[in-house]
Amino acid sequence: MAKSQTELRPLGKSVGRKEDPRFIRGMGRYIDDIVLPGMLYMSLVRSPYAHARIKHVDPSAALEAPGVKLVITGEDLAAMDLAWMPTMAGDKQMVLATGKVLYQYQEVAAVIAESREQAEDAAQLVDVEYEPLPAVVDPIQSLDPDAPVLREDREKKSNHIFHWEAGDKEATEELFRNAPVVVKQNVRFPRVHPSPLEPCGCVADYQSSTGKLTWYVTSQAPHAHRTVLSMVSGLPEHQIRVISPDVGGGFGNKVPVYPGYVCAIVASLKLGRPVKWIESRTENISSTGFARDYHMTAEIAAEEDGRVLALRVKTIADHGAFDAAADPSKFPAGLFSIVTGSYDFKESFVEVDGAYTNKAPGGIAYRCSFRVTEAAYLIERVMDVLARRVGVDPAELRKRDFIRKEQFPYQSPTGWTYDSGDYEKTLDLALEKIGYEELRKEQAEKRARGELMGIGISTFTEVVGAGPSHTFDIMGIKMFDSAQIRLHPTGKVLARLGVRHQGQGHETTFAQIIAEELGLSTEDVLIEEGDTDTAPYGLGTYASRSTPTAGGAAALCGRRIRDKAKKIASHLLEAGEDDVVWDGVSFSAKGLPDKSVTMKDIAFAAYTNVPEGMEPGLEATYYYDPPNLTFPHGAYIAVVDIDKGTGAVKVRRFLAVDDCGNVINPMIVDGQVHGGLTEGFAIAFMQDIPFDEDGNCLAPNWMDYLVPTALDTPHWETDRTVTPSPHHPIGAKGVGESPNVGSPAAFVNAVVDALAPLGVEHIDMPIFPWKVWEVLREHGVNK
Ligand code: MCN
Ligand code: CUM
Repeated sequence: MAKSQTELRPLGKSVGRKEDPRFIRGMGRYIDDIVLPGMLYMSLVRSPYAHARIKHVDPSAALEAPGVKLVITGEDLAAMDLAWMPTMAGDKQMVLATGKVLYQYQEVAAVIAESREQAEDAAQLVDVEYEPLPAVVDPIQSLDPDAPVLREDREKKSNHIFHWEAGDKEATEELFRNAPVVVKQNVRFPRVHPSPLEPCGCVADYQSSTGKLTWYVTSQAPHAHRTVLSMVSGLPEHQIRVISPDVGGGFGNKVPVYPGYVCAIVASLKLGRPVKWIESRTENISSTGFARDYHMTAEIAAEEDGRVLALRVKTIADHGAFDAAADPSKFPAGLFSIVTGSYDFKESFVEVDGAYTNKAPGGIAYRCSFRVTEAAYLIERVMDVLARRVGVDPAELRKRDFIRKEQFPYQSPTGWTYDSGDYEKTLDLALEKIGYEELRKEQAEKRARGELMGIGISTFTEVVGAGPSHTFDIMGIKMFDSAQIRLHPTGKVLARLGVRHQGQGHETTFAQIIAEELGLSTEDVLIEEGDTDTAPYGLGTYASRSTPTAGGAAALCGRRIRDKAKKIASHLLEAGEDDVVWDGVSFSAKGLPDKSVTMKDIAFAAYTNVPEGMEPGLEATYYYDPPNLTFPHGAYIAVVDIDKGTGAVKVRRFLAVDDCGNVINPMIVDGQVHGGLTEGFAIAFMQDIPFDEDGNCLAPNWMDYLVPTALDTPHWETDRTVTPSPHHPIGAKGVGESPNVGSPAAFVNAVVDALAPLGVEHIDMPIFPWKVWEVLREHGVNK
């Protein structure tokens, strides 16, 4: 192919990110960059207590303060029937507290003033009298029948939210009864928070003259937010325009609807002026969508050689005060039942019980793929426990138990149909590339000298691309996604998608997909996302669903355009449609390759010279309802050295071999992997949000809740295998969350491997140096 033609086949190439020039130069347009004429500012009054009755709320002093236009209390919202709002999980949540507060930093009142400073100063003047109640912070204690009932609004008089299970209980029990080997491990995945650089915020702009509300918001799912807003407020959906401008990091934190959003909208409706609300860092960490907090127990039944038979998992999930986990409706524990992972278990039984506690709500965030993070961490950790028990090398054990490539499509015991994979190939590449045998030799030598070196493996399976509408919906709305492509007469393209990126590079990768389908250059294709007035309906970007859903829509929409283009080509080439061939860049008449027309020629003709009877123009919309999810996988290996004096763990090497099917843009996939590994590293070694017994949040800022700097972060090595998805239009699987899903287990397995000579079998995250130091002391290493 000539060079110019190579450029017109951009799929699979590391095309530079089109969005970077504006991001790198500080020219992104984020929510706080939006300034409208007459705009007011809102600040929220929050509860200092985790659990308390509200005796009274007196806004009078705040109303007297300079610049203050309005104070909204829970009682004001109750009068409008807005004191509570539905959550995506089918629960309800207080917008502003009435009666009692259920977590520290809960929203109690909103103060709106001419400036942000005035609003914040006046918020201090709202007089709230509380009567403190005992707090329940531990989800296991919360499920005790004697625990105080937190949610007095519910009929059910307990803190139990839901029981959910998957798999065959009887068949699993049977295999456990007769199994030669059973291992059991308690594993906690701590409460963490994605802590995006840009916190949440919005500008609500209600125009009474037109009755239209324009709501600028840091949203990963603008259409879903518009529909929810319409259902809650009663405003007609076409009179609401949701615009999600550049999003400064989402990571699942920008999927839920937060009380501050509703208050800003109510304030704009009441005052007829735009109202801006931007969270502080502390507000973001303490009150918005956290992640994980799963207390899990796993048991594996196996043969003596480590061949697995059955997996049994029991989990207590801490959801905080309201169940606002943004899972698909039918999945209260997300996709956690993928917990059998990459291994061919005959049977499995998985249970999850949700509990209310006096903490902020959430649970679905931080590159979690709807709880696959918890599942992958658990199974990868426990496979190592099994390996140690049966005395088999953890790489070898995994190979014995892998689902083999001939078994795909693979039916898992908890009901998933894995689309494709080649686990052994991926692990082999990783072992070879890291020099596994050499490393084990080095480790043996070091162990003989009393040094602590560890090697940790994680061979995870992901499940992304929610999803097929027969199973996946949020609040009843089916989870397909969409693309719309418009070719202008000069052959330039405007394409809009129903998803909304937050830094993942869609402006480049979706342009690549469409350019590839149309034989154009990526430069010719402009991607727009995030405006509900213009983009086709779609459920947004999270759970690594954009490529599996909207990516499929983009490719099929391009093919729809090409179908029409072919008809125009036949007219221009004066050849029968059956004699017109597409070579990826242009159409020509069969046997006459010199006579050809490009998509640019056809675009012009679509507006100037269509065949008689054909509708002019060249545009199409495609709603893609995927037949299945996609199942990316990976083999990650961490090598660590532990300093016996300080307990500090040094990650000497980390190799991630990912398989996300066909790759659209290798550089962008590497970037996604680097970012997710950095987050997985932070979770393994430095992040946790603890609470004291009164429910005080002990890490609501970046002094106590740590985010890794470039100095902390290890060097990442990456590689890839390619097992295309058989059902996706371009064979791609999602990848955005894989590194966070797969890496924590590799880090922890490496640390446990280093400490194994001391008899250590498990250590819960986060692995702070002091924790390791204490383990060393307990085992007599440090006195
Ligand atoms: N890609 C590709 N080839 C593939 C798969 C993906 O080139 N085979 C590209 C995609 O086209 C896209 C990117 O990689 O540009 C990620 O694609 P995908 O895996 O489909 O994930 P999404 O676009 O749906 O992104 C969501 C995912 C999630 S859920 C979280 S959380 C997360 C993540 O992306 N949040 C992020 N990565 C993030 N990256 C940034 N910079 N900021 C966030 O907030
Ligand atoms: Cu679960 S974090 Mo991402 O799905 O936005």
